[in-house]
Amino acid sequence: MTRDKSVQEDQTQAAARRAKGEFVRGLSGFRHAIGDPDFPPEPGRYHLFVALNCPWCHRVTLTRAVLGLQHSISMDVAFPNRTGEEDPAGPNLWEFNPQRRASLTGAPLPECTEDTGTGFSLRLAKDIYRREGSDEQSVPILYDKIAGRIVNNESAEILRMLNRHATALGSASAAEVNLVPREVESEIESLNERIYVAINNGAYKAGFSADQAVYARAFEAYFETFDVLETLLSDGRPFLTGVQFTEADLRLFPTLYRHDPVYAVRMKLNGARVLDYPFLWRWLCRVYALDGVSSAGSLLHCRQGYFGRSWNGVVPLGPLHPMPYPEAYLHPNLAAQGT
Ligand SMILES: N[C@@H](CCC(=O)N[C@@H](CS)C(=O)NCC(=O)O)C(=O)O
Repeated sequence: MTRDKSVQEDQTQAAARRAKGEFVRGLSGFRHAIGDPDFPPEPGRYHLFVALNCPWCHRVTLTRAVLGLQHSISMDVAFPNRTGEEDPAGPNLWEFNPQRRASLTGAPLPECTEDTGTGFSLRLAKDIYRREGSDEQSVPILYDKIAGRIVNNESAEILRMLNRHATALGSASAAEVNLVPREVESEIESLNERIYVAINNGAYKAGFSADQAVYARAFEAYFETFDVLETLLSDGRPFLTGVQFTEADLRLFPTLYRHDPVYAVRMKLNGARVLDYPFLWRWLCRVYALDGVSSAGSLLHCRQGYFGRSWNGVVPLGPLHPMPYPEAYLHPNLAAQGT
C-alpha cells in the first residue's frame, strides 16, 4: 500500500473540483526529513511553529508530548484567529502575537508567543516561508534553528520523523515509546488512510465545501467511519490496534476532541456527538488522560479560532450539557450505555 492517501489529498482534477465548490487541501512544499545529511537528529536543534486550533498542528504537539520532546524541541504558538482585512500584510495569515486578545475571554491567550525560532522575531508564519522564497503560509512548520531553514511542513511526515529519532532528539521519556510498532504497522497504515480521508480531512470537506452533494458525501463518510471505529472498539480493546496507544489513535484524537464542542456546529457535522458512541467516548477520555495529552491542545484556542473565522465571528458558549468541555473528557461514564 502506498502511504500517500494517508498523508495528503488526491489532487486529481483539483482545480475543477475547487471551481465546483469542493474544498480540496493542497500539497505541502517542504518535505525534507530529520535524518537527511543536512538535518541531523540532535537535541535543541529543531523548533515547531504551530497554532493550537489547527488539528494538523495538534497531532504534532501530541507527538512531541507523548515522546517526551517538550524540552528538546522548542515551540512557538500563533494566535488562533488569522489576521483581519485591516492588516497591512493582508487577511487570513497566522500571526505570532501574544498581545492579541481573544474575543471569548477579552484577554490575551497565555500559550501564544512571538517567533522565538528564527532569530528574526518574524510576525507572520508567511514571513518564515518568504525567507525561503515560498508563498506558502500553513502551520505546522518544523524548523532547523542551526541551519535557519524549514525542514518540513507536512504533519504526517513530521510525526514519523519525531518518532523515528525520538532518542537522538533528546526524548525525556523513561521508557522508549514507539508510536508505530512493527507488529501492527499495516493495521496503522490502513486505519490512518481511512481516518485521514473520512474524518481528519473529511471534516474540512464537510465544513468548507460550498456544494451540497460534496458536503452530503463527506457527512455520510464521516459518520460511517464513526460506526466502523465504534464497532472496532466494542470488543473492549483500549486502543484502535489493541493494548498499545499508537499513531492511529494519535491521528484520530484531534478530530474527535473537536467534534462535540466545535465541528458538530462549525463543520455542519451535527449527525451525532461522540458522546452518543459509548466506546468511542470512552476511548476519547482514555486518550485525554494519557500523560501530556490534555496540555498538548486547547479547546479555548479551537473555539476562538474556528468560530472567530466563521459567519459573524461570535463564539458559541456551549455545550453545557451534560457538562462543559473539555472537563467532560475527564468523565468516561457520561457516555451512552454500551450495547
Ligand atoms: N498538510 C498540512 C496541512 C496543514 C494545514 O492545512 N494547516 C492549516 C491550518 S489548520 C493552514 O495553516 N492552512 C494555511 C492557510 O489556511 O492559510 C499538514 O498536515 O501539515
